[in-house]
Amino acid sequence: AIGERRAKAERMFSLMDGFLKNDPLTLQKDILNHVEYTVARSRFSFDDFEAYQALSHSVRDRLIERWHDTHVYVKRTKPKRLYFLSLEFLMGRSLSNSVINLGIQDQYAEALSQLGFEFEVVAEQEGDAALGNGGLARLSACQMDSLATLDYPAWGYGLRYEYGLFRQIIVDGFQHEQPDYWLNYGNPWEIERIHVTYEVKFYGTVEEVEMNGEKHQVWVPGETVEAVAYDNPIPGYGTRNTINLRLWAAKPSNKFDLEAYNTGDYINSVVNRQRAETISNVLYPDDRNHQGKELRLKQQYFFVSASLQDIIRRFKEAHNNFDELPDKVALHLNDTHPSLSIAEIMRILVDEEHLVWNKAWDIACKVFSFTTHTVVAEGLEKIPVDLLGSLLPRHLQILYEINFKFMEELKKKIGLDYNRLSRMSIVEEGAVKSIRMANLSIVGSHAVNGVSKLHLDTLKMNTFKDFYELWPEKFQYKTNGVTQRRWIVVSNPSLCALISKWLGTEAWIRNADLLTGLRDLVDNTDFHQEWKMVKKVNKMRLAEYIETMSGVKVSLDAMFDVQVKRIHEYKRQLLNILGIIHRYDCIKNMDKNDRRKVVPRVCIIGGKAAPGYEIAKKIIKLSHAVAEKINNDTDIGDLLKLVFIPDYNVSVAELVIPGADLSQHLSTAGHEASGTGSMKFMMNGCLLLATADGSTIEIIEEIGSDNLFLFGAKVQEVAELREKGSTLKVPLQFARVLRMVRDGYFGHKDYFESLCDTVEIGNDFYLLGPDFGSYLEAQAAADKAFVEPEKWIKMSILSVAGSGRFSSDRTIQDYAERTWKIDPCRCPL
Ligand code: 7GP
Repeated sequence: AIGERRAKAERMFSLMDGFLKNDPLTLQKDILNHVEYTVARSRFSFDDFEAYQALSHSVRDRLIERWHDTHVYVKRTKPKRLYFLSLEFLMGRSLSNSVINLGIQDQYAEALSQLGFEFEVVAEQEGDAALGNGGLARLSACQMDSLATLDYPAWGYGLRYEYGLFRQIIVDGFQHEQPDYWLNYGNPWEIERIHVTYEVKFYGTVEEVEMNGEKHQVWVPGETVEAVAYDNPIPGYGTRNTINLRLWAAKPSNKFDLEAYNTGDYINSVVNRQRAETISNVLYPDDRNHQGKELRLKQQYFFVSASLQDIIRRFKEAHNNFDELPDKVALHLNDTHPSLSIAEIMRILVDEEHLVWNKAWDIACKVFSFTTHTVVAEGLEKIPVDLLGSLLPRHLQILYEINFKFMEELKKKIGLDYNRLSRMSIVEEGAVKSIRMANLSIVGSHAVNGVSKLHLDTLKMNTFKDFYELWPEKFQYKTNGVTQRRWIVVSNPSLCALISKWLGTEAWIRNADLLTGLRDLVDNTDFHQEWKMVKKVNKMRLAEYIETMSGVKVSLDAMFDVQVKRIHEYKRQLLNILGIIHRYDCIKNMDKNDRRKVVPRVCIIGGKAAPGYEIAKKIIKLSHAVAEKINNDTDIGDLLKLVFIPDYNVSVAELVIPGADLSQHLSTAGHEASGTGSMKFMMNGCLLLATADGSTIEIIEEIGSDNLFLFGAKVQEVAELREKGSTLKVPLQFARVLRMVRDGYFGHKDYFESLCDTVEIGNDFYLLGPDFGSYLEAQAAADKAFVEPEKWIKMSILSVAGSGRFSSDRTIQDYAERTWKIDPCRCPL
């Protein structure tokens, strides 16, 4: 029988001609085959979009090969695996990133060009996968790239939303939201796994049953939904390893509701079943506020339950003792969104696997680690007990039990300090009794991470002070990073080529520390010349885009000054706009002579506001109102322009960031946990104008305060300033520009009133007034540096040279070694 099987295997093997080949001719044939057999168009006539479809399927085939090999290899090797649980992944486009990581970009470009297509044009056809809101979600995407590149045996788990983050369209300067039904044109980057499904239960009751003389709690659910896996291969760079991002979609369960069918209400019962799909329908578009929505809780549990069933199944395939779980599995909670995992793993271990509670809890605490992405306690998730108890009755019991045991242990350590006990309790007793997800995550994890050094300090001193004092060893920080593959290699090919040429190697693409080698070139004038050209090319690209999007023609000699990120009061886009008004006002009042000295600026603002965030929406409108005034003022001409770039997303960022000269990061000190945008800009040779907040402090350590424009109150000063309240002093210029808005200089007087109120003395929580003077000084310093091109270029080179520390490779390696305790598992070639 063995001989027969082997013969059959050999026959099968000879049918396949080894791995797919990657020479341009093979790729050409391959693309044409996909045009004809996958896209079902004629190979003699297809357009750019069809070329994109065929091309991406050809790339997908190659991804699948490596993804399979990686999977088989890891399965055989049985290393400890990391499971990265995140409700959001902001992947953007996949085509360019994939061919670059696979190392076959040139071959594809040649193949396409022989077919009469241009790679860049075809790549533009792809839409963004926007299954996330902002920083947290893009960080997950960067980290997946690093996990694959560094050969870690890791899986990502998330939700396959049918509607990604809304598209922002601007009508009359107001933001409108349009649904992003991104799957309309198909998604070649995913593999539907119709056989990888799990049942996820909701509602119902808990019954106590006796089994072998022991009491067990059994959850009798009231509703069952099916989770179907969609796998997204994530290729590493310079390695065969291709890891998996598994996203779950909700489908009606195949369990029939016999009752309904028997009573003959066929149509209605089908319609009801279909409602299951709503669970994974839409991403919540708010990055801070999800309190108390049932659908949101359902999403969280749906994702947690399916992922854990999958993970436990895989573990049990290879191991038969749960004591081994912490040696084989690391579960990472990306913020509190997946923190129901802690209750769910207890339910599985205790109710289903019949482990005793203490043993199960010991295992759980060794398996979980947690990263928080916010600063303020008010931003932390809470779930009303009533809601949780009705949707997940057994989990509520488990949470109470976890909390009871935690409180008992705590009393032994700190005594009956009721204030502190109640602050640390997982259950908040208040008007609305709630579960504090952050407290749960801290109690159930062996490591709690901040995302920058300053962030950890804030957590230790304020947000999680009580917990820090209890478990100082749990608290750590891993400063965020971004992947240089996407943020230089994909998005800035000219800079990529320049760096490789002058460093004489491409090794920095896998080891960003090598970028420090650029420091040796800081005085090299030939290098300067080429550096300048690269920026110019990127500015041209951006200028073209601006003209198409907004009709505004901008001068390439102007300083491109950019602020792109989610719109939030703490990020202070309003400070930027008020600064622009001040600049406009100054220019208006200058004579001809002085005007000659003005450094021309193109101010670029972009970002989405959460649909229900009124003040943020007013900031968007104000930026349009001011732009309209300035851009149509012929007296100003090219000295100042303001453009709002609509629908800021990953692929817009890929265009904007390389073209920027200056980028602004204006958060009130102590409010930005880390900030990752600044890292992408510095990697692209753009200078930063920033407050001493989040990871900027560490950026300064790396490049020195001479190489960026720092301003504003420091964290320690912020508290003092706030205490002054209405006795605060603010500069006259601030009062003046605010008055201009109030008086209707930009129209919409009434509409902007409440916005102006938020920064009036006594009300100015984010301290725009007190920081305004120092902000203007930093802006003046930037102007001054810009007119000394040599100086500017040096600062720019030193920024890139110092950006290696902010590669997500460094972050991931740190997590792997210190928190997850996982080793690389490199699939042989
Ligand atoms: C963001 C933080 O605001 C940002 O400072 C940080 O760089 C980023 O996470 C990555 O760590 N937070 C979010 O995007 C977010 O949704 C709510 O926070 C939990």
